[in-house]
Amino acid sequence: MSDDGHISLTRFLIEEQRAGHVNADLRLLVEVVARACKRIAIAIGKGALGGVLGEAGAPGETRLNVQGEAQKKLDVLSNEILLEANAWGGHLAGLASEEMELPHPIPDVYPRGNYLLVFDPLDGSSNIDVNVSVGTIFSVLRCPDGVTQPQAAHFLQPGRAQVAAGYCVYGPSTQLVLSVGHGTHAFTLDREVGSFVLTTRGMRIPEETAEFAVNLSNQRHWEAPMQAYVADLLAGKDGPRGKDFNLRWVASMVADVHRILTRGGLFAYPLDRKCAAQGGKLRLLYEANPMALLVEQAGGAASTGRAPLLDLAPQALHQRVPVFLGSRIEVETAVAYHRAADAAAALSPGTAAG
Ligand code: AHM
Ligand code: MG
Repeated sequence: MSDDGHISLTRFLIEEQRAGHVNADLRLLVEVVARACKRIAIAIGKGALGGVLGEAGAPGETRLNVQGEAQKKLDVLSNEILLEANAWGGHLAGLASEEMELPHPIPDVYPRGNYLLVFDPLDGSSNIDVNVSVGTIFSVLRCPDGVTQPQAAHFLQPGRAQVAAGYCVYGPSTQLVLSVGHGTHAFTLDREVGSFVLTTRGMRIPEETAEFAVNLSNQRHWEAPMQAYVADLLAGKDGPRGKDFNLRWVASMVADVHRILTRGGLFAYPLDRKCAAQGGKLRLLYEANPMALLVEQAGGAASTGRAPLLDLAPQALHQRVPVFLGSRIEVETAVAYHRAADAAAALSPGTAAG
């Protein structure tokens, strides 16, 4: 505790180091990411007064990122803040961002460390201009031994290999949620002091829930088992589930997952016909894996609908996947619908699951 009874992120990390959960480099890495998130929070907090809203690029021009999505000014700014903050500390071998096609090398003038940092600099950016919560998501991997110039292939590690993951949600308050593999913990930014303060040690997701988060407007594009699963949720007390479910969808994954870590729920961005060719909507390395680690560390579950997310072997830096995560029993229920449909389709090959 500090004199005012608060445990700062710095103190928390020093205690994690003493407990053998992080080394000095990983501690520095998390501190640097947290500092960058504070700068992003300040830029977001200025809103229209900071001149940071709207599309990137010249007026009338739409700038697309590697994903083919229109970039916002804050997407670009947040990416630059994270790159700049992490270039010189000597803790990283390389970085990869949702906003950049290829991994970003550490400039030759700086020493290189043993970690790889992967991030979505501004998740939910369609919500920026309407003053709804957005966030930064990050994941930390070990750089393979002997590699000093990491290439895309070196980042393709399963989610279980993450040594840390977290997000910062820029909402009514700014919160950093972090796991270094020993629970999931939440810190709230004290804006006056400028430091993150531990506000929830050991977040726990209730196993059962009556709340789900999904973009229901995609319903007609989903696979058959997802349609059946959500139809049963919507049937409420009158259906096979025998209870009413509530629907919440912010359209910022960070905000939806933060609600689920706080009070439970199921988050799903399933396969649909619109995103089937890419494998899903959300990115495995930048979004699904870090959130899956945080959720599992809080007692929840995370799946593609068919297999545990954290076990997937990534094939590409910007790979996309279907995502189901949150309260354990609800995730298992959604998975059961998919497995049953797959088993039925295997017995009568003419019947497709989609
Ligand atoms: P982004 O990283 O480009 O902002 O996209 C990811 C976001 C997630 O935060 C959110 O869950 C999802 O896309 C919302 O999708 P939709 O617009 O289909 O509701
Ligand atoms: Mg995102």
